[in-house]
Amino acid sequence: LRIEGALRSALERREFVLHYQPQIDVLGGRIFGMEALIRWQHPELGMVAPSRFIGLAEETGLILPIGAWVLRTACLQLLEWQRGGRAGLRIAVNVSARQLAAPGFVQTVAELLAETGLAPRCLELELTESFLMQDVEHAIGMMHQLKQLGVQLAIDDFGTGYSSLAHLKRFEVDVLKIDQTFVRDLAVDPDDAAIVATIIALAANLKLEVISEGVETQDQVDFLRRHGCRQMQGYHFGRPVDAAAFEQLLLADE
Ligand code: G
Ligand code: G
Ligand code: MN
Ligand code: NA
Repeated sequence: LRIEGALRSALERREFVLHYQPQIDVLGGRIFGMEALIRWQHPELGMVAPSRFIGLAEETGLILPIGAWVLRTACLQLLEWQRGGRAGLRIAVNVSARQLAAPGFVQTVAELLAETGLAPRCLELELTESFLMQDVEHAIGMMHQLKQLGVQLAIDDFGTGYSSLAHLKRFEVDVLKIDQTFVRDLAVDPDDAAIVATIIALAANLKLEVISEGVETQDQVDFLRRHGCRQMQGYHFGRPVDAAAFEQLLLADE
């Protein structure tokens, strides 16, 4: 309960911040979007990573107001950058299972789009395989409603859960995000290399976009390109940074 109070007052005191990590299209070499990642700027503890509080936020239900804040902040920030001359930029936002399961989620997104005027296709919601698989019929219904709004849907950490290929066919997703654990050991683990190549081919065959996460080396870039993945995210291109620093990345990317 102490942590619940702490999270609640963090919201009230505006201690949460979003960092942004660039997503690159390696064919053109340009930033096409970014993933929004929450941090807690704690007055005493400093920058607290989401792994230390998202689980608790989910358990306490505080992920609902926190998630709503994340979505709103991400959309408003993206609009600012779009108006600064990068109209095509897209933002990816992580959405937890608990948020998606809450009754008003689709309505919240619809209202946010209406209120901000953000082009729906510029908002990408990252769903987890565990959410998709915990109640497949519900997930399919949710995805359908979200697709009606025009937003993009991605499966985050793809390959780590157990979404079956039969279900994938029924999911209205646009993007597969290859989990960074497979990308990390590409060069040394033939099994990981095979898994990554297979996911890229699967995405191509299903006409889905595919993006690799956790790209840290030029060897990984080369492998991914050779296998047909052009969208990448990872420390090789840029760490998650605050809005001001991300703006500098955009300027350098002109
Ligand atoms: O940024 P970092 O690498 O520390 O992120 C760790 C984890 O926290 C990732 O799994 C990421 O998906 C999750 N995460 C980051 N920001 C958000 C957010 O705004 N909402 C939710 N639900 N999860 C997030
Ligand atoms: O689960 P999700 O994919 O949303 O989380 C992304 C997480 O991966 C964030 O915590 C982010 O900081 C981290 N991340 C992003 N790029 C890299 C990378 O190149 N290497 C490593 N080790 N982590 C990364
Ligand atoms: Mn993510
Ligand atoms: Na991920």
